[in-house]
Amino acid sequence: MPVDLASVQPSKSAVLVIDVQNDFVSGSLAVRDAEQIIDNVNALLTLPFALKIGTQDYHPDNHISFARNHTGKEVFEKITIFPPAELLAKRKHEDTLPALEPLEQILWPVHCVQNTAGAAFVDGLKHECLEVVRKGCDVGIECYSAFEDPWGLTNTGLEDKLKSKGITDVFVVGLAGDYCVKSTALDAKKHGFRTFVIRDAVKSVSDEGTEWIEMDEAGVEIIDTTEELLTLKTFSL
Ligand code: VGL
Ligand code: ZN
Repeated sequence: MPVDLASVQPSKSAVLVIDVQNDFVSGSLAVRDAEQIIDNVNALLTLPFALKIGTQDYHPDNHISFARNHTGKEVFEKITIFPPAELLAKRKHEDTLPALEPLEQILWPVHCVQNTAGAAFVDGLKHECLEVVRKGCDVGIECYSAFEDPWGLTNTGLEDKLKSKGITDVFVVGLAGDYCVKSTALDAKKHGFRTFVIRDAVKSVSDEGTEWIEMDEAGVEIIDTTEELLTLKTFSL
């Protein structure tokens, strides 16, 4: 389906810059060619979006997703994780809710540890205009999406922030395409936002490209180049 950009209104649109942090660009979990998206992301940030969000993966150093924290496990091995009891206990009417399923968790190298250089935005990113949203802060929960964890036990407040500003359309860019960008775009769509992902402002861990099919099938609209937005009349100041 052709993407209808002519009807996009900047005053109702937000850009979500996902995890453009040192560890994902040049650090322990560097995504290949990640530095190539920085100019495109900066160009997007010159456009008059009503809201510009920058997310940070922001883990405690004992985080469940780090292979180092599981004796005998290697990086990229998978384990099964269960919803943390202390968070379940905080759910209202927990006893009447359906049980939450265990999840498969890929084990990663230590990355984006709170208060370290690896977790900071990359130097070249024009991040001064960004409102920061942090995720993955809870020790027992992996959170690829900028909205909430897969069990819905922790929430970053992003949905409320967008809705309270009257945002209807979101443009998702950043790292990694097959993890946090994909999860954020799928959640944005699920929460009722018209959702765009810009291909040349995203890089993925894997080369397989299945994330683009998955997003397309969910109704996320894929824009090939940043240039298509930069040249749009509605976006010119
Ligand atoms: C991410 C792996 C682990 C991401 C975060 O930002 O895509 N990937 N944590
Ligand atoms: Zn992470």
